Amino acid sequence: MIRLEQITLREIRLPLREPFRTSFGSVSERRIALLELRDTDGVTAWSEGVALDAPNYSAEALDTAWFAMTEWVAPRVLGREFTHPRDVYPVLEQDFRGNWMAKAAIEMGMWVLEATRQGIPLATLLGGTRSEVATGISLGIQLTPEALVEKARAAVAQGYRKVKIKIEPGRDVAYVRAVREALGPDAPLMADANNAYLLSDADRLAELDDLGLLMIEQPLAWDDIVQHASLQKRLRTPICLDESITSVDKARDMVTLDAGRIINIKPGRVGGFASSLAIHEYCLAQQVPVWCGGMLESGIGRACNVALASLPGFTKPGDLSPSARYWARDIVTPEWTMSSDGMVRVPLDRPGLGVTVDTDFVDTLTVRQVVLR
Ligand code: OSB
Ligand code: MG
Repeated sequence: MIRLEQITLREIRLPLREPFRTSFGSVSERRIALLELRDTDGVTAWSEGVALDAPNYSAEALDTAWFAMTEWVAPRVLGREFTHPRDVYPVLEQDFRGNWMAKAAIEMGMWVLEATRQGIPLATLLGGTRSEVATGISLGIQLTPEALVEKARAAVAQGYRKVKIKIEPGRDVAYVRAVREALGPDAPLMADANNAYLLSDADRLAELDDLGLLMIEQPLAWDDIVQHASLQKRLRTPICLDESITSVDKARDMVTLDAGRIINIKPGRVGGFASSLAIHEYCLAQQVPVWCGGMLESGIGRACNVALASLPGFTKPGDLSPSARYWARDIVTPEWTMSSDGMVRVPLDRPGLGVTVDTDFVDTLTVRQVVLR
């Protein structure tokens, strides 16, 4: 039985080592919502919201998620008895639409809390079966193909098992081709467009077919399924949906319409772990590969992603780079590291998140805080 007594919600600002540019804009400092949940037995757990500064990836942003958490999500969960964290999401879905990132931040915290209460790793509670997870890198848009090639070469040399190239109209085919030529025909490459194209760009996107990509991620609108189905008919490269998949129902729609053949699961985007598990289970049954995406999380959100990626259906490398790829200093110890063959270890020797939050450092980064009871 879990009963939440208090949630401390804070905003931290964590500067990225270098700006991360996508088709929707550039991030140089990550504003992150962190939560510390405390139950009526005094057990505590940290979690992280993934909403960005502005509603340019999805409709949510840090400030709208903050409002949703304080006004609607937290009041539904605080003081209520749950026998298992899987029972939290249905309560949040009851007559409360969207706001998946706000829901996820609290829902995922409840799973971390339960794992901590049971003294087991989060990965074990979720049903993980792997002790290490394969890692890819997501490379932001660069100003020239040469600059991108240099980053891609360095990533392969570090051991990354997949290189994802952010693209946008004007910085697509030539950039991807340059990397393909530099890294050779067998290098695992993919592209992520973050909604930057229209169906009328299908001929342009079809030029990528000759470059042997593992997949192309979310080329069309952030909430679209139907047009992706038209596009998939014109591409040999599998489409992977990211933004459009917010629930297992959307995953079903994708499969039904053949709008994509791979799913990037981000627990923060789909409302949390229960929804992620439902998508994972459905995709396993349908033989649709999934992998764990990232939202430039701190070490707390990364712990959640690594735990989820240890489940059996996560058969492709995730966007799970080590701490040092993003931050001069992460907010957890030990920091997340990657082996020279591109694997991140699942911390199965420690309960809960498997890392310790550096609370003194978090305090120095905190710009606002509210205690919900
Ligand atoms: O589309 O996958 C995306 C970062 C912010 C928002 C959206 C995306 C991304 C990434 C980075 O690709 C993945 C990472 O955290 O390394
Ligand atoms: Mg993406």
